[in-house]
Amino acid sequence: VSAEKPLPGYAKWKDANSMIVHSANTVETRRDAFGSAGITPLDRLYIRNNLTPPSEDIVKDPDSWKVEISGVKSPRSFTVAELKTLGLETVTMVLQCSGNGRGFFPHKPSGTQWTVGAAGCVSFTGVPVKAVLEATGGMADGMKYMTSTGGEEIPAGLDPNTLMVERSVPLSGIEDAILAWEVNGEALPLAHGGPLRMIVPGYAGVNNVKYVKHVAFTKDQSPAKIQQSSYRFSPIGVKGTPEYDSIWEMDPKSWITMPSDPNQPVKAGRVQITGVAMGGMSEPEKVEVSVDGGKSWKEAEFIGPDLGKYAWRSFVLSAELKPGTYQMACRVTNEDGKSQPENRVENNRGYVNNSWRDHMVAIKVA
Ligand code: MSS
Repeated sequence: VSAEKPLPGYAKWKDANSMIVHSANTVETRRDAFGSAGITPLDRLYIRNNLTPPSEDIVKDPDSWKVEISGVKSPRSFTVAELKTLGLETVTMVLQCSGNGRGFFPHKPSGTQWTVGAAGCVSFTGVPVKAVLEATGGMADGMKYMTSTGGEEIPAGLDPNTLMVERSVPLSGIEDAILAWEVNGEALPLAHGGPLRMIVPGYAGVNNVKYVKHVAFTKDQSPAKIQQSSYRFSPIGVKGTPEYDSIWEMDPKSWITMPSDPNQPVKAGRVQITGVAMGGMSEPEKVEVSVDGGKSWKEAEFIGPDLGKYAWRSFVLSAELKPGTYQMACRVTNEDGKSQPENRVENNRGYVNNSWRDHMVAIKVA
C-alpha cells in the first residue's frame, strides 16, 4: 500500500514508498522501512511540523542564518559560520515524536494517529551548547531552563504565544545538547530544521526546535501554548496545564520491524525476527522477543555498531516457526534497569506510548 496523499513540496525528495503521508505536516515511516543498519536513511525519516515550515529560501545560504543567544553574561547573536568556529560534535540519537504510538490508544486522542513510524535514529553534527555558553561568558545567574524558539513567521495580528514553537528544557538536558547544521553527514534540510536546529539528545521530538532563531537561558518555562498546555501528561478528559509533567526525557521502547505485515504470510521454517530498541536516557542493554503474545520470552541479539546511549540498536532473533499465527512482541531494558512496560499509561493526548503489548504484531506463518 503506497501513500495515498502526495508528499508535501518541501519533502518531495523522500522515498514515497517508505512513507505514510498523514498531512502536509505529518509524514510517518512505514514499519518495514527502517532498515537494519541502525541509522535511518534521511529519505525515510518521519516529519512532524506544528506550523507550516518557513520558505526553502532559508537553507540557500545556511552559513548566514543567525541565532540570538540571551540569558548569558554577554548576550549576542552568531551566524552559523561563526558557530562553526566554536566547536564540533556529532551525536547519534533517536528523534521521536511525543505522539508516536498514539494510534494505539483506545480513547482516540486528537492528533496524528501515528503507529510506530514517528521516529528514526540519525546523526546530528553541530556545536555543543556548552561551547556556545563558554563563548558568551556563561549563563546569567539564576537560570533554570534553556528555551529555544523556532523560526516560523507568525502572521501579524495573532498572539505569538498561541502559535510559536518555543520549548523549554531543564538545564539537565543541555549536557549533550548541540546546535546542529548537519544530519547523517548532509547539510540539514528544511524538512528537518535547517539551517540550524536545537538538538537535545534523549528528549522527545518537540524539544528539538527546528530553524532555531533564539536560544535563551530563562528562569521560567516559555509562556507559549506549546510549552504551557500542549505536550503535558494529563489524565484523559483533562486539558494540559503546567501542573502536569512536560514531555521531556524519553523512555525505553522497542518494536518489531520485520516481519510486520499481518496480511503477508511468512514462509514456515527459519524466520529472522528483527526490530529496533532504544534505551531513552541510557543505553539499551537487553531486548527480548516473544512469539506467543508475551507468555514466554527469548533474548534477541543486537546487531550492528553501538552508536551510543541515545541511539537505537537493531536486533534479531532467529526462530524456527511451524505454520500458524504468532503474536510477536519485544521489550527492551536499558542500562539503568528500566524496562518497557506491558501496558501504556493512559493520558489525554496519547503521548509517550511504550507499551510492548500495543506494539505487538500478529504474523501468519504458512
Ligand atoms: N520545530 C519547529 N520550529 N517547528 C515545529 O513544528 N515540531 C517538533 C520538533 N521541532 C517542530 C519543531 C515536533 S513535535 C517534532 S516530533 C519534531 O520537530 C519532528 O522533527 P522532524 O525532523 O522528524 O520533522 Mo512531536 O513531539
